Amino acid sequence: KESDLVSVQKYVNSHYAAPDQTKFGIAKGKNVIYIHLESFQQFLINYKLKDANGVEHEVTPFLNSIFKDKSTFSFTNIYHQVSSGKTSDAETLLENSLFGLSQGPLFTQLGDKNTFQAAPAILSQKAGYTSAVFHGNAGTFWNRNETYKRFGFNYFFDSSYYNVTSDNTSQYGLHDKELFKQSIQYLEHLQQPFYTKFISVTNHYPYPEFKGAEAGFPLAQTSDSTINGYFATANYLDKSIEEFFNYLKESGLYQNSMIVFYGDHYGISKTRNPDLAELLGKTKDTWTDLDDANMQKVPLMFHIPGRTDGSVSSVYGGQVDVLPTLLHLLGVDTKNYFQLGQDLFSKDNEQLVAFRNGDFITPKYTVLGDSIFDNATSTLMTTPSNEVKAEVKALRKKVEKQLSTSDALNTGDLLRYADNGFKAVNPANYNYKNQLE
Ligand code: GP9
Ligand code: MN
Repeated sequence: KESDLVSVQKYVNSHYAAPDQTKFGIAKGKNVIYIHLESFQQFLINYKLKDANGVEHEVTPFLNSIFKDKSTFSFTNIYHQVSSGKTSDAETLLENSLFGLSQGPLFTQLGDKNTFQAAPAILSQKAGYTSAVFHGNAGTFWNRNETYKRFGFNYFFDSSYYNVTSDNTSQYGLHDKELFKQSIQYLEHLQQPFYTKFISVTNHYPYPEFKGAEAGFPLAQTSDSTINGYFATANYLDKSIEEFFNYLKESGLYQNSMIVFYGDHYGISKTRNPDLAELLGKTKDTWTDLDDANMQKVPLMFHIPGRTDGSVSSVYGGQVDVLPTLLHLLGVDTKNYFQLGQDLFSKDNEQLVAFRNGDFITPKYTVLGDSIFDNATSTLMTTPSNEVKAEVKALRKKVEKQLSTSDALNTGDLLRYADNGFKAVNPANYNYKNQLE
């Protein structure tokens, strides 16, 4: 009911993290180009895979160059926070700074019903942005074609807009190189400034082996074929992005854009991690739940051509924190919105990362169920002091508050009552058929 929004409002006000003035608006007016790195984990950055002869191969040389570039603000301790909605949960988090649901995907359950105050609509209303998603799978997948309307995406280019053949696709749609190449014709028609997202698919389980021209990157040598193929498809994604960057530079779009990279969730599941251990300098037998938690780190990089003050930050955060961070870079304050994350550049950032199941991570602790791990020593605290217990209890309360606030907003569809100056999105104004004709 309407009054439920009052306690949400209270939480949001108290949790708001004010922007760092040295970052606020540094990308103002620039196009935003999100590059969704499918199933891409942070450990791939700077990783070198040994082939059968012991020769090392850099898996993602292009993304590695972006990671350390002087125009890039990179992060090393950002965790995905998705649940069973996987890719779509990551999208929920990034577009709204709200969590997905604890049971089932928000996109399919509420995406065609709820009222949202999502990034595309905010940027349209506050800064005149045009928005679009490019994705080489059917628009119905994850109910995107309905959900995007309510997020306020002006355009959605799904597989029906691409030349899709059996040679240029895998299970989840168009290969990444083709996605970027065939999207240019549509991108060129977009009014600037634009807010866009390219959702890649090729680096998706089961990481099939390439045949033909794309074959060649070595497979890993474990007993698990899923793990073995992961590096080659990640390498392919890396190459596809490099080609897209070449286009951005040639066309001149590059200088007017901020390119944002994020990993949506793990690519190697927890049950497979022990087999991955030896590739990470660890052993199967000593692999722990803490190691599993560390593997949930995903890339987050804001590449802003023209800046020379880029950095690699070890701040702890999650996908819920991306939208306030992004909006502040674009010079849009977030104080009046119902966003549950905190700007990662803010001095007020709490560095408390909630997983959807209530587990959480801070710079000091990793808390999984009742287990408390000490991050500094990577050990389980078998007899935590009362002080530590109290500290963890207080943190747990904050995590529960953030998650329950998200659930209250989503399951109660509370944003329909919001009176914060945001103009409600009318899904009937959006139609993703015959766009740009
Ligand atoms: C499908 C793609 C994959 O369109 O986004 O979704 P996932 O299986 O990773 O949730
Ligand atoms: Mn995914």
